[in-house]
This record gives sequence, C-alpha cells and structure tokens, in this order.
Amino acid sequence: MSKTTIQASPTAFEFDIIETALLIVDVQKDFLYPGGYGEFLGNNQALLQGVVAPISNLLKVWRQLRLPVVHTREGHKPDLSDCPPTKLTRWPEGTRIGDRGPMGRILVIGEEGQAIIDELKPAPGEIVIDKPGKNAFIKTNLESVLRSIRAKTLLIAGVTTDVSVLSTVTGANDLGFNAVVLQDCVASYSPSRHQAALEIITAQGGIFGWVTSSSEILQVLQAMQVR
Ligand code: TIU
Repeated sequence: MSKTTIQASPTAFEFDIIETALLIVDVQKDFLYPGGYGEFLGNNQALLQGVVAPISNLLKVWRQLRLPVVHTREGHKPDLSDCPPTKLTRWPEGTRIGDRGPMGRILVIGEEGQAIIDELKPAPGEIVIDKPGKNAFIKTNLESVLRSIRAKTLLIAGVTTDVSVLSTVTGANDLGFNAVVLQDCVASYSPSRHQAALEIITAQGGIFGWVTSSSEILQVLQAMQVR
C-alpha cells in the first residue's frame, strides 16, 4: 500500500494506513453516563456525547476493512493496589475511585461503570487494555501490542481531550508513534480545555502530533473500499 496524505493541523500528514491503529481511549460508562466518575468529579457528562456518532461511523468502516483497533479502559484492581494516592485521596469520600456508585464501584475493573459504553462496545477479538493511569502506555502492554502489529501511526479518539487523550498523545510521541487526534471523535467536560489541549498538541510545528477529523480518514478508507 502506498502512502497517502491527509489534511491536518499544523501540517498535512503522510502515512500508510496498514501501519496505523485506531486507539479509542476510555469511552466508558463511568465517563459518559450519568452517575459515573466524571459526574462525581463535578462534570456534566452530557458534554461527551458528541463523540459517539463519529466514532461509531468510523469504527464501522474500519472494521469492514479489518484494520486494527485498540480500546482502552481506565480502571483499577478491586483492592486499588494499582491506584496511586494522587488519584484517590483528593476528592470527598463517597465520590472516590472504588466507592460505590449507581453503576457499581467507580473505575474498578469488572464493574458496570468501568465498561465501554454500549454504543461503542468492542467486537469479539478486538484488543481491550485496562489502564491504571491517564497515559495509556503507563503500566500496560500497549506499546508491545502496537509494536507486534507494526503500528507506526495512532489515530486517537475518545475522552477526555485534556486528560487521558492528551496524556496518551504525549506518551505516544515520546515512544516514537505518530499521534493523530480526530477532533470530532474526542471531547472534554470543558469545551475551552478541549480546544486548549488540541492547541498544545499542534503548537510549535506539531510538538506532540497532528489534529484532523474523521472525515479525512473516511475518505482514505472509502478509496480503499472501491479498489
Ligand atoms: N477527569 C477527566 O477529564 N478524565 C479522566 O479522569 N479520565 C480520562 O480522561 N479518561
């Protein structure tokens, strides 16, 4: 497969789709549904709903072409031994990771709230990685999974733009992966922080990566389908 070039910010981006993985970050009930961790932190989870349709549309075509997708889920062991104090103790009791919410224990692996939302449920056989940090590369096998499928470029979708997406983008950049954020497929609890995170990624000539939209990728995929 020859390389293709898409419009992106701050520069056009040239890549090979067969060396590319779609990374969907933390589209979990605890962040997108009422009664989850996001809401317990004082956020309006409804602000994240806009990512569902564009991710779903992209995923449909991505799967038809059998391209690799990796889903991540933020979450901790039931004994919270992998949850650092920096994530645990700064919020009021009853609203912390491990406390009981309407969808089970907050951000605990295996609880209903920690699951990926029904609308974007992983298909059988797709890779799902539980991550204890914001950065999906920390204390996970994500890097080795990506190296094993020879991925050089990551198309990044998910939530939230200013927390796990940004943190994972900077991690990807440090490890030598091209991070390309799909702006319509990422969202924040704050539109201004969403914008700020995208600016941080693309500043200084693209210090951490590129930003584009899912329509650019869909055009590439549609060209592959007619071939
Ligand atoms: N609070 C917030 O915006 N996000 C998180 O805590 N985790 C993720 O972004 N996944």
